[in-house]
Amino acid sequence: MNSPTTTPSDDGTGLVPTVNRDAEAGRAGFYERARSQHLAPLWRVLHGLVTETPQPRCVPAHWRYEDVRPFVMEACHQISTEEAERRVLVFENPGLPGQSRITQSLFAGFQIILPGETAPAHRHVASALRFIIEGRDAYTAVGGEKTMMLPGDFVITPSWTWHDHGNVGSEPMIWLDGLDMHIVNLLAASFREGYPGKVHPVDRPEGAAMAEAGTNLLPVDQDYGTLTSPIFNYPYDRTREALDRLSRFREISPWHGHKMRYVNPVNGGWAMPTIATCMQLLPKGFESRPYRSTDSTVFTVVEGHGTSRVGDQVFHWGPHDLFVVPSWTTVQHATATDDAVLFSYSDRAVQDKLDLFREEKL
Ligand code: 1HN
Repeated sequence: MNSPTTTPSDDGTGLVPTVNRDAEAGRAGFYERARSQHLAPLWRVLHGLVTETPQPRCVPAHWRYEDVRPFVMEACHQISTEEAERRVLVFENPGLPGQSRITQSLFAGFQIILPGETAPAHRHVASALRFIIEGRDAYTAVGGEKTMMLPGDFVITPSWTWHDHGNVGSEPMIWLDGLDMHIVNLLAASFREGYPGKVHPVDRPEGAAMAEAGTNLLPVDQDYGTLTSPIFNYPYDRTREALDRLSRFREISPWHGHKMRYVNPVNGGWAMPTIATCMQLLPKGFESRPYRSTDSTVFTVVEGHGTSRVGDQVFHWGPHDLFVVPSWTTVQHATATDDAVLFSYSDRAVQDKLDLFREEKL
């Protein structure tokens, strides 16, 4: 990981206030001798290690789809899916350049797959989500079951499951890839494997997962040895309908609008063990109250237009834009003339399990 940052109350040295700065020069020899034994004084770094408040190194950021899409299309002329393995343009947080991070803990990229192309089967310990941006008639196959994908669908590739993708239609498909490999790598727990063939055999009918787990019923004797939801495609038509029905009778949250979390029907937890995913409806003319939380969050716009104030920045967004709200940074959303729908993902699923999550509703 990177070197720790300092807190605003520090003078930049990271020294705690009780350390006598004049006396530090006299300790230089001691520090040098200690370093030869790979020992270091905590008092020189304490405040940077244990900060008073979150000090995210990621910054608020916004990508407009109209700016990004041409690059995604151009990537198709630059490289084939075959050569690239996955043709993905990575969203790099401006505060974390060259690290393939959209937040400190999470990855985001746009993947494009052209008609007739396939992306070869592989598996990895890192979990992935796909959120479909545009296109139709492309599929992903996960653990021997295919699912066709449509815009707004939220699709899960659980840890260590074989997966390949293909486009059998006549137009490109673009989706957002969200992965947790930075969390896996922090813990040095990564494995990856290519499948010996191009595609993994499909041995379950399409719709099997939805039949087994998608109707508030579960097979009575099924044991689930994983924290990942057995549903691997949460289709947008169902999500959108749920939000619409909810908005007709339920009191709106002043901070979130109508916000729903994707759940694992087996245990009621987040759909993925490491990445929390949500969809929210902001009705037209809505202005949210200020909110902050410790989970840095990636938003993508599914429908509508609006404005989000993130810290001291203001983002005007429209369909398929992406924006980031760093940890403990105040966010406020506003809509004007149309309803808006936002998909979001964050590391809250990890923070909840580790009792780290905090939020503030102002
Ligand atoms: C990956 O395996 C996929 O399977 C997409 O489609 C994006 C980004 C980093 C590492 C592995 C995929 C990825 C990825």
